[in-house]
Amino acid sequence: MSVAQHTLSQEAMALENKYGAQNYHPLPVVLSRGEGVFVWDVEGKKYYDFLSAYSSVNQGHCHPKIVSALTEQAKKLSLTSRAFYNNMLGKYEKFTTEYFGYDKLLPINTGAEAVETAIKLCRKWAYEVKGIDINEAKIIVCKNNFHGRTTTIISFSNDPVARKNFGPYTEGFVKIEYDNLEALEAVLIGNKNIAGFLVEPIQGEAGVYVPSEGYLKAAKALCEKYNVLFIADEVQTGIARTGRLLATCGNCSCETKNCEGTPDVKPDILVLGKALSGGLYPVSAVLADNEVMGVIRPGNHGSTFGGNPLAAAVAIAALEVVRDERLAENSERLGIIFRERINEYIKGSTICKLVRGKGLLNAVVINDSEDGDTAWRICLRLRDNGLLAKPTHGNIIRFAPPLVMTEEQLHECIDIIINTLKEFDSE
Ligand code: IF1
Repeated sequence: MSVAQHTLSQEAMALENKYGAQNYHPLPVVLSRGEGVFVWDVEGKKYYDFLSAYSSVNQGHCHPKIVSALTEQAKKLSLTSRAFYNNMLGKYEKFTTEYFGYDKLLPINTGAEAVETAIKLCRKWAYEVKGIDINEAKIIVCKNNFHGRTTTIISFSNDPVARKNFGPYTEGFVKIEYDNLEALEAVLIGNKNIAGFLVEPIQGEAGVYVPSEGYLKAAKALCEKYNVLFIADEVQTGIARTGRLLATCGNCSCETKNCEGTPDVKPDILVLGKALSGGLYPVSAVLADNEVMGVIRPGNHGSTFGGNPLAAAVAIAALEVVRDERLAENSERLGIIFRERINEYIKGSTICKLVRGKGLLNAVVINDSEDGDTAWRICLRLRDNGLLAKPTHGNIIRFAPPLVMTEEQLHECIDIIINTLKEFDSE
């Protein structure tokens, strides 16, 4: 690396450090280009991206079809606000509700906003349809959840870094153990004011915790029994990431039927974000059937950018890519290979204890305490070896590449990962 080149990334990092709020601790690499499964830094070094912008770039970086939808629409009309109709929103809503099998969609921008939307929708349904006394509605959430960073959402987080000194906190949430049906039923039995159960089908930020087989289906059945809305936050797990169109799809063959048939679990409220735009633009959505979405009336909710024509055009293209390139199928197939090979390696490893995940949402647990720095140092070494990933909770490394990866590329990546981990085995 020449001195002049070295300066490019140093300069970029220094600018962020000096002028930006320090709300992140990025891996020291400065990216300036992306294409498919690859990103390049300002010095021109090429990397496999194993974060995919936190599972937003499922379709690969700068997918030409989505870029084209974005640029074409940008030349025509970008934003009207919802004060007027636009010619793209209805088209997008029809396409997306048919795609996921719901009556209606509420368009918004970020994942956290979509979760907030789901909470408001659930509460209003609770008062107006279920008949819960005013201001008494409660939503059940899970321990170690991650649903975003707004004031209300961090109110029901149990991550001290995310919530400390941001109080007073929003009321109306009951926290239970994840993947524990008894805990869920215990709250449902004892409380007539429960409006909904908000859950990640796989807990992402917590470290890619896959619940027991049948958990989601049984949880949904309990919700039905007690007339409580099952709210699936598929912001991270959705859009083919876990080997199905949705993680709640279970074993339905959505690749051919797009979940028109019999999804394993059909959430009453489905929350989507991230890859809904393929990472080109913040697009999120809440989907529900008429009985639930019908409680929302003009003035109840909205956002300046929500439902803008640029977002609509981008999201249609992004979902078409997922379907046409059979990304759920690819994700499932490559995920199996990934875990098989890593498991094989783990048998003889001292540094790596466990791999878990579904589809191409996986994590390995590093043999170190949560406040240790081994996982961070492994990620630095992975970077040097041409692959970008980031630790979560100190000793867990998440591996979530774009879903357009080929099998050959995946094998090359697994070689990089195993060889890098081996360097630490012998440390
Ligand atoms: C950050 C993790 C991923 C999410 C689920 C809602 C949102 C997210 C299930 C909010 C966002 C992000 C945001 C990012 C870190 C991140 C993350 F590390 F926390 F687990 F994806 F890997 N529901 N997840 O995972 O969506 O408002 O961000 O669009 O630093 O906050 P958003």
